[in-house]
Amino acid sequence: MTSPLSRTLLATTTFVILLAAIPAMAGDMPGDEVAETTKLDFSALDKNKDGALSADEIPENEALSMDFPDVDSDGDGKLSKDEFDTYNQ
Ligand SMILES: [Ca+2]
Ligand SMILES: [Ca+2]
Repeated sequence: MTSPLSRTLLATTTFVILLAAIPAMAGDMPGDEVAETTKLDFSALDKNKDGALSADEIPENEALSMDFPDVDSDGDGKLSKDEFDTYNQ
């Protein structure tokens, strides 16, 4: 005879083993998040839709923010679509 206590213990143990296996299975899933960060979307960044990116429209943690003076080749303080495309191609 199996006591109710040992059945509960067995169920709990099985549950813990299953929980431990989930991250291992998830690790085998192909990740498609990596490619997302390499390309920037001009129209998404151009918050005020004036067709140019000003420095305050670019998040400070973006590499583009660091490169802004170089990307802004005509030095008008904004990135035109052409300047952006040259950087982002
Ligand atoms: Ca803008
Ligand atoms: Ca410019």
